[in-house]
Amino acid sequence: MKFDKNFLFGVATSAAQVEGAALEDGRGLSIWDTFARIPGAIADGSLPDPTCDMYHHWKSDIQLMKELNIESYRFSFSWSRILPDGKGRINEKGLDYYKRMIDELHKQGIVPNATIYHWDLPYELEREGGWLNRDIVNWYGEYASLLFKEFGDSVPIWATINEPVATYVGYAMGFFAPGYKNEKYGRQVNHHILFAHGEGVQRFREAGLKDAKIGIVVDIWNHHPLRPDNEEDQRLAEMENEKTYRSYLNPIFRGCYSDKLLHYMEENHCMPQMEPGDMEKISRKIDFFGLNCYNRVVDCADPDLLQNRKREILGGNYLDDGTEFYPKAVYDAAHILHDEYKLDIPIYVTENGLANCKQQVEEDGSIHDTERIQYLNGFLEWIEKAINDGIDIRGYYVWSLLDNWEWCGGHKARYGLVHVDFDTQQRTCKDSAVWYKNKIAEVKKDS
Ligand code: IFM
Repeated sequence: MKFDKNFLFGVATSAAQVEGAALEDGRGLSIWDTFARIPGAIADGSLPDPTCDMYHHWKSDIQLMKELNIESYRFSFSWSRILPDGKGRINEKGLDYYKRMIDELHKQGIVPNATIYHWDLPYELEREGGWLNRDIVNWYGEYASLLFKEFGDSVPIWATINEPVATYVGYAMGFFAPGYKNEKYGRQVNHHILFAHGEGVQRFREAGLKDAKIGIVVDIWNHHPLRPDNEEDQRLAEMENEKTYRSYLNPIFRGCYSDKLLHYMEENHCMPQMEPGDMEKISRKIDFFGLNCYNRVVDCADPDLLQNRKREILGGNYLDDGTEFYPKAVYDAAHILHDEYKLDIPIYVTENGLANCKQQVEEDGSIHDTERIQYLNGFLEWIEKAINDGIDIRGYYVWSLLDNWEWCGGHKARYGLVHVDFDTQQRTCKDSAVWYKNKIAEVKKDS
């Protein structure tokens, strides 16, 4: 079986990573604008402004998508561009920006796929405790309702949250905004962001949209034991899975945290405060699942072995940057959702991409990112296999359209199909952009 004719091929970005214009037209600051100013927080000391300045280049960037045969564009709204204080006062100019962009997407026949929250919490809300404050569920709900009222059915695909784990990282591990290192905070914000997701789903249903669907985007980095027969490695990998993606999938699809995670949180004094009824809201039925997938993770209880013999033991393929090339990760993730969680809703692969491969602009203007092509093609082959197994996957989005601002990686990690010169804002298609364009044309011709 081939990709269905309705299968959507897209590209993904997020507001904080591409828009720039952080202080323009009434926008309020986000936690990433302030976090990026902390010395040492960002690998190259860059700020999320101007990055690719899409706030001013949106029209030509959409034109570029059209030229590349892109069928759907996944973007996120900047909460603080729309509500500069995170709540209350509405910034009409912010709403206008997204209206113009969505209209243009429709004009070009590109399907909008919008994420309500992709990590850029308004700074004013962080000053009130941010994701630690249970009131955030209502702040988020009001913001989501405003978006549904303003944009409604003009956006057929809505996601409540992108990768809730990023909020955990920001409060428990310190290298994402707002920069706390506290496991108890991390577990609490995890609970609140899941609860906000449930609130978003409820608000969406109340908005009564006819032609739109709502889901959530979670990244699955499945952990494998380095030595499959070693019990310690197995236990480690299993526990890591419980603490990461399963800590979202279990509440969303089963309405509970797993016993293993509850035990861990109890033992480590980081049990979040929850209230009766939270899980009912978190597990409200969604219309689709957004799967972000980049790789697997391999765990070993013996750190020396992991450090020195991982490659040899795995015997797999490796990319130039030293990470493993394991495109089957997406097939495994689709099977986890289908076999274990018994998903009866469609899956969209909402992100997949590669940062650190050849980026050099040659004298003739070409950029031969052969490794990116190999990587993307490998994942698409495994997606096709999962579809052949009967798993309902409806779309695939490359992360990312443009080289952009990779959070604490700054501008060092370039994920784009299209190279961006951050000084001149010049866009140059890499070989992978041309490959993707041709791939889409070829698939659509045959379907
Ligand atoms: O850039 C990020 C994106 O914001 C969320 N998913 C992973 C990408 C690459 O790290």
